[in-house]
Amino acid sequence: MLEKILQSFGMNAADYQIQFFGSGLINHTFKVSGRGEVYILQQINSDVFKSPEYIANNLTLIQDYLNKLYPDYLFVGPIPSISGDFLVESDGGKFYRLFPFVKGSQTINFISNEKQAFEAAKQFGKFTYLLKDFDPTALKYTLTDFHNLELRFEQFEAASRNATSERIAEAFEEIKEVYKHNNILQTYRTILANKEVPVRVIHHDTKISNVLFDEQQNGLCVIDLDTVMPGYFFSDVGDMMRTYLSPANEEETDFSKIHIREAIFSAICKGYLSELGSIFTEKEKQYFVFSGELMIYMQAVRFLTDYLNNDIYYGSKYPGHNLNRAKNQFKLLNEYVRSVGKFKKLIAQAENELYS
Ligand code: GN1
Ligand code: MG
Repeated sequence: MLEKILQSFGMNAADYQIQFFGSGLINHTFKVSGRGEVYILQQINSDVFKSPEYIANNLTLIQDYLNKLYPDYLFVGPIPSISGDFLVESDGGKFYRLFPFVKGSQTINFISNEKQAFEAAKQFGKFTYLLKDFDPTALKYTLTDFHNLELRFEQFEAASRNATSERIAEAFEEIKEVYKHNNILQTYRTILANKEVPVRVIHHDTKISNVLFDEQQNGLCVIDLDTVMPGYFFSDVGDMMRTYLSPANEEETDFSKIHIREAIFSAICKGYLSELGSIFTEKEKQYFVFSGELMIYMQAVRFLTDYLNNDIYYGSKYPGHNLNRAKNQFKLLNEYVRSVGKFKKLIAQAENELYS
């Protein structure tokens, strides 16, 4: 079937090798190599992205804007098919896109030093900074209410009402954790109700494998732009906190391995603020540390909801997988909350270093 897709791009499948690539939970990604060329082919999960054409629309608008204003910025946009489409539909109603593989670029799956965290945060900050005068409302919501904690909480409550008694019993402690931390929901409501932070162009999936690096480990650009849409800084900053700070990731089941690397926290602050600091509002600065609490909590709630819903969204590789992911994220959240006082000092230090 992938053969037909490659044909739509004018490629003869017999000339290429196709391998699974990447570790995303939602879309399927393949590396296509042959004839001295390398491409990334991605199947969009249209159960999740209900209007995949919105992704193509958004990327075209952003690409045109960046090419005009910042021609030196490396924007990795999709390659058009022979009929000029950025999205190709297969018989089964599946949608595919093809990207060039940037020569000499690398992706990493784990942050092992401060430089990597700094460079990644800088690239996410730069992306939003370069688009600061682009009207975010021109973009479509590729996933409506994606990072809407209010809705995630409602989905969790609905799932708890409908879950089997076995799953409710298994998840008893984690359900308590959701309520224990619901001050996070209150703060989130305050921020949004008072329009305290501006709407910007936000990436919404800042995991480290979505950054391209060069051979010297300098950041080149951000990739995986499906969830680029109007949003708030806390989505990107918070998801970096969630995915960069701990040496063990969300799949770890030995929860004692989850802890906070303070030096990585400082590197995220410096990298992000080195790009966006000059246009950040006072409120954005005020809620910078809170972003981590918000996004870790949201992910914990989403994993737990999926467990209660019998794993219909994230899938599960073993019984209790999503419950373990939720436990993992609550452990991370509790570690994070314990470090908030320290984080406030570190961010003040980072600002001093940047602006002195
Ligand atoms: C999903 O598919 P992937 O791994 O890029 C999810 C993110 C979660 C992440 C958790 C569209 O991202 O929101 O943070 O899993 N994306 C969607 O691993 O739901
Ligand atoms: Mg993604």
